[in-house]
Amino acid sequence: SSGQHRLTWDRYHRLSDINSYLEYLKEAHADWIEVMPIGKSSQGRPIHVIKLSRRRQPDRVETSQKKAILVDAGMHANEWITPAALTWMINELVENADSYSCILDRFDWYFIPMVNPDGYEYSHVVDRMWRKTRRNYTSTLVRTSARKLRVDADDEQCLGADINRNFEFHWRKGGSSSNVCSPSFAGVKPFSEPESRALANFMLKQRSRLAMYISLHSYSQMWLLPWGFAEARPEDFSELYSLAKIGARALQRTHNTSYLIGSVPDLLALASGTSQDWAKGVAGVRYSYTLEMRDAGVRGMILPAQQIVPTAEETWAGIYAASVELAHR
Ligand code: ING
Ligand code: ZN
Repeated sequence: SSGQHRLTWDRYHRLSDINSYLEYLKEAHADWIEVMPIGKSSQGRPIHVIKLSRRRQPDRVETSQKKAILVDAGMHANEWITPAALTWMINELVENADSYSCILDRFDWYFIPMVNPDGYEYSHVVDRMWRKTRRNYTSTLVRTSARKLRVDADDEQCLGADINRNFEFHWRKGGSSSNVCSPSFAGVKPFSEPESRALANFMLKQRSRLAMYISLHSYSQMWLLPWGFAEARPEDFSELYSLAKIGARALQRTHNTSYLIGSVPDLLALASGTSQDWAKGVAGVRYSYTLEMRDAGVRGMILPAQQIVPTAEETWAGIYAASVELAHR
């Protein structure tokens, strides 16, 4: 292809621009960047991961595998700031790689800028507030479960599932819905959605390598910790909290944006079947977080595009500070 891309950070872009940007990066930096499909959405769109892996010494083959960090975005279709900011962060890291040798030497970085491509496109074309996948529960494939769920075929809300309630860990224990018309519908069964399955399979393939997982959402300005499914805390909560504090402090300093730190039920409400809980509880990722990015509620989901860059800058400052600390733990 042409080695060109159309992505900018002064407006929100369609999926094709985001994908062509990943393609561009792979071609421009073939020696250390890879782009791989991790699965397909229910409508057949590929879900891509981009891997940044710098060799410490360019002429030598690395003998030991590095630890890895995974950041994803676009799980909820209407949270447009998350893929916009994540692609900015990828650009920042790639274009200034030499000044990030500390975290590039220590970790392989994986980014999934669009977990829910079907929903994202739908939110651009039809319904700006669409959140879920676009899996059609009235199709033949799931007609029996759909009938059980009493789907109203005429109600356009009654399809798709909330990817962040669909993971197989304390699935549907609380803070999720069994009503297919609800925006937080957990799916007909754990991993009923190809999007959550793709993300989970990818994490399992990395297994012990993943030192940190950050899932980007919006909005509320919070650095969220596990668990989501219960009030209980993981036994290493204080380590998770101290790392989050370092990240959130660096984030807040950047543009004077206030952030809260705490577990999901402490700051929001119970939520089960989330990727954050599954990553920690099943895939063994010790530092597993969810960031609720800008804003605090004034514009909510409809964050003005002029805030893409400052939101990305501050979030990156937080993730960077957390990763530097993690490199020394
Ligand atoms: N918020 C998250 C959601 O999935 C959350 C809140 C995060 C719940 C992590 C549980 C775990 O509902 C948004 N905005 O999506
Ligand atoms: Zn979300």
